[in-house]
Amino acid sequence: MKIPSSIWTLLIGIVLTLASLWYGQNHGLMPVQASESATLVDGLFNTMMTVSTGIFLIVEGVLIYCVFKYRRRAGDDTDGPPIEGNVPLEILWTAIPAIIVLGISVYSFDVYSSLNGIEVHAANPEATTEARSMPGSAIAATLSDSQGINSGAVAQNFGMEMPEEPKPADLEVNIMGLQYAWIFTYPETGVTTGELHLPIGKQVEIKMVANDVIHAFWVPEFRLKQDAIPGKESQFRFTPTKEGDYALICAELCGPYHGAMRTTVVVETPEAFDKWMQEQLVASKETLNQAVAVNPTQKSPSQFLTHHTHEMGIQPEVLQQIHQHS
Ligand SMILES: [Cu+2]
Repeated sequence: MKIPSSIWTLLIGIVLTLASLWYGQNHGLMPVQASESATLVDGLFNTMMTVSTGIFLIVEGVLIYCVFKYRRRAGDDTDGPPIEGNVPLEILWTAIPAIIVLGISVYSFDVYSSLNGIEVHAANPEATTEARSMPGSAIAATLSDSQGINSGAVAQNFGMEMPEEPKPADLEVNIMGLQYAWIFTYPETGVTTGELHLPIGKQVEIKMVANDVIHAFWVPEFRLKQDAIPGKESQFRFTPTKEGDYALICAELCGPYHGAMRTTVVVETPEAFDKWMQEQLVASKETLNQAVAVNPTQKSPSQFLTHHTHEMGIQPEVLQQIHQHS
């Protein structure tokens, strides 16, 4: 008995679809999801993985099948049949990828527009456009002073103030990227650290600049990557959802020690976060007291500063960089 080829095609199609769907969800390529946007990004990635698994299996399957089925038999020295063009086939293999690419681009734009807290600002489109068109430089801050924006807040936020934000984030953090470290400032308390601590489930708004060259803030577990640009403030929001220590990696080649430009993001319970913040406040006061007892004239600037910053996770090389820039 011979099974008709249409049945075979159907069966192979079902098996390929099931295998692709399974692998698209079980590839295990992504790190843990530690922010709200991680599920969105992974949904897109898994969809692309499903589609590409299907294509991979079809292409490789046909290839391997043909290698065996149409191999040269012993004693066969004839040419293959002369086949030239097949219009329906060419239309089909142009149309299918076009549909796939269009679908993925619409889907990925949808995901992109829900990331970085853009949907938060979308409630007030005027404010959004105004903020986007305004360069976040020190000059802009000076200009906006005359428009009655609180100058202290502007200075603290590295330059730019969002006009009439509909919904403030639960926590604000200012980030400075410089060769070769990340420096975090919590404007509410004035605490400055070399390690980023965040409370679980609270939306955080980041205002980020670079001191020298372009760096990029990247935390794979948050599925978040954003450039830090000199003279232009990057703003984004996210909500950490999973307790743990994650690596913050600079994802833009920024100089010879670029590979060492990484630190830890600690996501912890709000209670642990408040406790940590209090400790930082106490530590910063103690450091001030010690400073009175030190005679700075006997030390080089970086020696002097190392004493105050070693607990913040800031390396001596970084201090030298700041010193050169100041
Ligand atoms: Cu860098």
